[in-house]
Amino acid sequence: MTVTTDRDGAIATVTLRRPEALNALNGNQLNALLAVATTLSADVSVRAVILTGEGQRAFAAGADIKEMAEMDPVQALAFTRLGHAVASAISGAPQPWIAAVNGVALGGGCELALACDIRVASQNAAFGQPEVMLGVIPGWGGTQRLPRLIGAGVASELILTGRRIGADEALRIGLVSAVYPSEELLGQATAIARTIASNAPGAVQAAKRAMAVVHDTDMAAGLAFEAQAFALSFATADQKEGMAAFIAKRAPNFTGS
Ligand code: DAK
Repeated sequence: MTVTTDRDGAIATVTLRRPEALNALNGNQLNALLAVATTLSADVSVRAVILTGEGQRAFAAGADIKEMAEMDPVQALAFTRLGHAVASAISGAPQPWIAAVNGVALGGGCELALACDIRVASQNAAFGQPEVMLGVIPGWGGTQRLPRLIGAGVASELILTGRRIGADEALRIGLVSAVYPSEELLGQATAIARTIASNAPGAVQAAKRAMAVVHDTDMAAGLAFEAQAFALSFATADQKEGMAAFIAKRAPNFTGS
């Protein structure tokens, strides 16, 4: 199995398992990841997903260069569409995905992390979009998601030079939200996932959807979307429960209804 899923209550951990190639992503692995993401999206008992790579060296060292090397443009288009489908399955999933970047996240590996809602990294993590050094460009959303996340100037410098950065710089430019010692990374990612899972599921999902609209619309339409989603949350039992629990000074018991 090149992609595995472990469940711990409401949290699913998805692991890329091709350590002999530093978890480089080939067609088989992308199809497996797409199937996993689709299955998890349909499972209402999953409230947060962690994505990581097997071993200490790599989250994912990119698209599989050996598989790409001989592609013609038609095959390249299919490959890029498959990568887009995987990234969209993650970014469009109802539940938040957390990338626990445990080593290199280069090229397609970085783009996979960019598709997640939250990124945390180990101290030995490294990020980069080195595609121009291989004669191609980022093909799984990097030219679109990286500028949106960290700003056009810094994204341009990274994508046009192919420069690799370490975890501390990734933290400074907002590419990741926290850096931990390697041995603490999964525990810390799980703690974030548990916190998310303890919140009202419908509210978490609506907040994720509302934030995604930022990329597709202007301010006025985005605020209109937010207003509708906010109003709709008052139709849920979890809204009544959350506010009643606050007033009663007790912990809420969210049911997802
Ligand atoms: N693809 C295939 N195999 C890879 C790989 C990759 N991206 N990265 C590493 N490996 C393999 C190595 O070939 C080696 O395998 P063997 O030779 O032992 O069989 C094994 O993993 C261990 O790697 P190294 O021996 O190189 O390990 P080191 O510690 O010396 O170096 C490294 C680690 C991460 C610095 C180095 O492996 C490296 O530079 N890897 C390549 C990183 C990279 O350039 N990644 C970006 C790939 S390009 C598109 C679609 C998609 C994309 C673009 C366009 N369209 C269709 C338009 C995306 C492109 C990319 O992601």
